[in-house]
Amino acid sequence: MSNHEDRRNFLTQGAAATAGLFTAGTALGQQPETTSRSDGDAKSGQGEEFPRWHAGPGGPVNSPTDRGKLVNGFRRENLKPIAMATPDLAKLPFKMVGGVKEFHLRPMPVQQELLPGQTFNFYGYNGTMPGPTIEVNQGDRVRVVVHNELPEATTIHWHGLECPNDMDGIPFITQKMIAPGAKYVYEFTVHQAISMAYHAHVGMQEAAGSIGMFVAHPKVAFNPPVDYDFGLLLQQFNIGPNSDVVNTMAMDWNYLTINGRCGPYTTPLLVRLGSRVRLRFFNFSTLHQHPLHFHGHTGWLTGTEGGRIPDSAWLPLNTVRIGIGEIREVEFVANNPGDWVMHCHMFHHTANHMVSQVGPHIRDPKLDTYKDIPAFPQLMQGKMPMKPMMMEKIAGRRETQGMADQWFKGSKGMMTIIRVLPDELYTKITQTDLPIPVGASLFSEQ
Ligand SMILES: [Cu+2]
Repeated sequence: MSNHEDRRNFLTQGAAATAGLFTAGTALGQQPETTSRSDGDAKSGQGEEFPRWHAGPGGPVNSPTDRGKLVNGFRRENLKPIAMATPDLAKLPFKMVGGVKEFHLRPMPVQQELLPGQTFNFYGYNGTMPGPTIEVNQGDRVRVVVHNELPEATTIHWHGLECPNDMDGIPFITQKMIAPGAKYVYEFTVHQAISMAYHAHVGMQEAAGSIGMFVAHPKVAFNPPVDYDFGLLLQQFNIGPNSDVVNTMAMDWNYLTINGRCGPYTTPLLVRLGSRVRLRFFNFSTLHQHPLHFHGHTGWLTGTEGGRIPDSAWLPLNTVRIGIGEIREVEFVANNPGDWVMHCHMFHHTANHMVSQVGPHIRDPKLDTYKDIPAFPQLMQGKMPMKPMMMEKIAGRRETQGMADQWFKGSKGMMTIIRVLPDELYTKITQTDLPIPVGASLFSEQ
């Protein structure tokens, strides 16, 4: 079987395998009040249904299937929400203590590998930068015991949480600082259903990495329910040549990260073709907005750091600008198979240390960057080029199998890849160890 036939097969079989999972609707565009808004390929012939297996506009503007707006994925309605996936980051574990969800959070100096072989010193929590994600449900009583392992005093602020004033974590205004070695207990009931963050309310600490995602799910999933929910934390750092410490006084940045990694070390997001996907972007950079652009699809802005937006006010987009301290939630139906990049659109933010994307490395490796290219950023000299063993950490990951040869040359800085995979290929990559041919997830017009 040729590679092309093979891919076509994946598509067809993927469609057939998943088509039975939901009920095909009829004239769905005319019945926005019904709870069953799922639909597959257009059946009515009225052009009002959304094409689940290939790109297409869906119904007329303001119809429920308009650009996939209210089109279900494969998950039924009225269930609990699925957990938020945080690629490359762990969740903070908890234990139930007398009906309270108790977490233990440890602010500490950490080392984080932003790219293979490029490990630097930051502040973080429980061993990582950013810290592990706190995930709770609306209505939960939450206790966070903070054990300060930093060499300096700190606090924790709950960004977006409507908590009692004395739980807000603001030095000198709502509490005394937590001394090095000391313990402090925060406790509150979470009545909101939103994306939040936790961070030190000490600027230099936050700039050094003292930040993590904090999510409160609604008791019942928002409609239409999503099949995938991803949390992506955006940060920027300045780490000078021959330095391994983040410079928190800098006003310019050379490392732009998603969940603590730069592209191409960011782990791709794998989703099944036809599913509904939510992306939550948390921008906790020090000084820059990030216009995050995702390819091949159109999504809807469905939420902010203030919570869910009424669907009458959703905005269609494929670039969402996230200001500092803002959180943006976007949903789309992944109906266009392939490997789609998703990246900040500020050029400086899709470069690693300004040595690759802006330079000649992806054009002609024989050139001596610093001698042959006038105005190449000289200050960047001194950072190590990637060694083959380090490349294995990038291209050897299972999540990257089937991508194009040398795909990693196209991903830098604040960039990752959403892989929209037909069912069979998705299953083969995620649930087996079978070899995947290079380029298996590149698709042309069917
Ligand atoms: Cu950016």
